[in-house]
Amino acid sequence: MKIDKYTKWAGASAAAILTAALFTGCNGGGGDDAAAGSDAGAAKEDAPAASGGGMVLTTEIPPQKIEGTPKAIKVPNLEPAPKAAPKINVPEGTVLLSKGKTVTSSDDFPIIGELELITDGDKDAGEGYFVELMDGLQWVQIDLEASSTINAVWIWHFHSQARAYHDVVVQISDDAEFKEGVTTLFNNDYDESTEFGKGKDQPYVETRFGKLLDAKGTKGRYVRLYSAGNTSNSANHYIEVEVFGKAG
Ligand SMILES: [Ca+2]
Repeated sequence: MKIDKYTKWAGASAAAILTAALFTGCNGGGGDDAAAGSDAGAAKEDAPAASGGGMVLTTEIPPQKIEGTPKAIKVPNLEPAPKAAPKINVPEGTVLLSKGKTVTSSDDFPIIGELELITDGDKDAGEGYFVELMDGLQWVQIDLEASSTINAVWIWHFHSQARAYHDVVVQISDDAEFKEGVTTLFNNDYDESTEFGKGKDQPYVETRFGKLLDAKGTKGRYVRLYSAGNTSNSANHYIEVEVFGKAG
């Protein structure tokens, strides 16, 4: 078993190096535009400088509350679960833009909970804190009410059980319909089951620490998040989504 574990780690490192090489390639050649919008965005700006800034982004991390029977997480290339809150640097003056903002969805009538739960500031696990959307590829969308400079998106789908959500795609746009001027921040659709093309991001385990995405100062009024069920069941869940940046 030890050898198995080592092999996995070695594989992960190789993947990281490969990703780095791909980004370098994009910066130099700029040829692979059709592959993914997120790459184009990353290549356009110098990654460390863009995400860097004088301020370490922090937020309230909810307490751990694991319930029920654990279920196997069967997805390839799973990112190991974090043991602490993720960290990125953001420019000074970055604030939480999404608190209390209106959320819409492809599923107007959630099975459990209300869409308002996604921006109400509560991130606890368990009943009363999450919204459950129907099966299949569904989205939720936060309206920041003005085109903003977005530096980070922090996401909690569900953390009372270790699981991974399928086809997590996160996009920013000034177009409420997401037909024009769309920047893709994250896409872990590894088997091309969505319309967005094959994603290069890894599936990840849900934990109380959430998933923190560096938005690198992307401009937009709307943040849209897709998912298509998870490794435990076919439904879609959100506890909270936080969008950080500067208004206007
Ligand atoms: Ca909430």
